[in-house]
Amino acid sequence: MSVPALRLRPAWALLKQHHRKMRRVHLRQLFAKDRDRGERFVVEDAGIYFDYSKNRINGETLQLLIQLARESGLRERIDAMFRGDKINTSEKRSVLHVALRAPRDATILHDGRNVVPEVHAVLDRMADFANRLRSGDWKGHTGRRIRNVINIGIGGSDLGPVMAYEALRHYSERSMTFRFVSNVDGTDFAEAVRDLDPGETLFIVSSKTFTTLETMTNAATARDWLLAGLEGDATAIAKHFVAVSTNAGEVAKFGIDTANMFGFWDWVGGRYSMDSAIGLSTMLAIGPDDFRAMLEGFHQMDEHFRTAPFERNLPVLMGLLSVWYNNFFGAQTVAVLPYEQYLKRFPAYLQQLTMESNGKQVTADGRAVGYDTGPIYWGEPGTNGQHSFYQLIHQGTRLIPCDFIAFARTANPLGRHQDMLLANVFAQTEALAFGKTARQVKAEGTPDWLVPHRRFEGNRPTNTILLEALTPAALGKLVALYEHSVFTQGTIWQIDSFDQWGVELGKALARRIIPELESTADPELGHDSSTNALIRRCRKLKGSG
Ligand code: G6Q
Repeated sequence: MSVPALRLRPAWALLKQHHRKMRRVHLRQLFAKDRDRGERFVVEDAGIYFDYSKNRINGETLQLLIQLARESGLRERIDAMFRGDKINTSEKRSVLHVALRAPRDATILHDGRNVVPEVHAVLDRMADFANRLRSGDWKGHTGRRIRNVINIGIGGSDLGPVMAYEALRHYSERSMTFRFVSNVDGTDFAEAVRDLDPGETLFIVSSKTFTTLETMTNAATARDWLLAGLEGDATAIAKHFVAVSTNAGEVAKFGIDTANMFGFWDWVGGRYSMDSAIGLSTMLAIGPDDFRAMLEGFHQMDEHFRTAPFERNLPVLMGLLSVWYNNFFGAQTVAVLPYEQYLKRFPAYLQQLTMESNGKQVTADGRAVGYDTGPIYWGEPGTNGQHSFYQLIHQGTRLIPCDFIAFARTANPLGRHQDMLLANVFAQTEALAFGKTARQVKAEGTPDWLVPHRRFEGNRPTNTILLEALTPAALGKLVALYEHSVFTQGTIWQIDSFDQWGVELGKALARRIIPELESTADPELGHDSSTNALIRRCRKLKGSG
């Protein structure tokens, strides 16, 4: 189906007009006019209670946004993704992360072949390995049990695994240590291994391509560290290194037995891969059963996204609200505020998912977009953020839509902590929406000169995403919710949310500069004058120039 350019769609013009009206309406008015608003602008499905009533919308806004989704061909595009069409057009690839969590008896075709059996074959091999390692059956080279697992990977091969490990720490095997090395900065590796015994350490080299500079540098350093600790016996590699990759040739070249390799496929994007074999560290930490429970959570959200009408579709609504603020109110960022300490790495994970996916300036067919695309996602867990940057959200000059994520129950019920935590979620969204008028501030006896400082304008939009508890399944649902919200936004903007050409230029330039920093003789530098001077100065500071 051919879809008209975004700004030519009838719903776009209608939304523009509608925004002129809505931008002057305060959430106080919307709630006063509609007493049931807090129960009507809510969707509950797949174990998620999604309250979007504290947004600057009314029924008409919603209708128009859904019309925009229809005119953008969202339904067709969802079907195309699940059908395995090559919707990642610039890389000519299918986008089938949904197959990673499909049940055993499902059928999802890629180039005419059902990929689900392959997915489950890898999951079964991972489970077998996890059981052997966790039970102590798999031993290190010197016959000792493996107690430490280090995942070496970067970007999509790191952020998901770290986030999931932190999120599900409560479910993890506490007698084992899990660490994650990503940065090419040697400090990352040095600090990760400084107190570890090589004889008890397993490295997972996670890299889709197995050519990524940072990961291969860290993997080589890990091999040196291991061999130095095990008297240089190269046969030790087989017991202390496993690989997760799509590139068997490079894995073998590195010296890892491909029997110890867990594969995935080019239809899994790096930032969509935490539920593939890239999640091996997660499975080792929480065990195969909980890993499968997480996949089931993902799958529930996939099914919801695929089948729920747009009016009741959580990722669709979330994505459309983001478009509403981004393209009509000119909001530049979205804050994600999990009130759950275990989700401390969730905002960092989402930064890649959202910004690498939707940070694009041309449409899928290569035309300049002419409107804003992906907003900046950022955040920190509550309540910590309240004591730092919330000031700007409450009283600054910018509009920052926020997602508040909360869980009714905690894994660590200590005294009154959980109720205090939750009280803060509800207090913040209430304060952001309704503020405090000058009249209210004055009535409290505040002197006139102080009133402007103490008044809160309110009208700051928020979503509240409430779940029962942070279980493996809940994590799967939450991640899939954001994945599909990103998809919804990318569809409206007509961009390719699944490529990442923007990371290439810096990589290529770094490869050129490395030898210029390393060479003993003064290199001939052909960069701009700033880069040349920085390289020279750096060589001097480290004593090589
Ligand atoms: C994610 C990106 C990127 C990628 C890393 C690591 O979508 O493609 O973050 O995951 O560059 O790549 P490898 O897994 O190939 O090492």
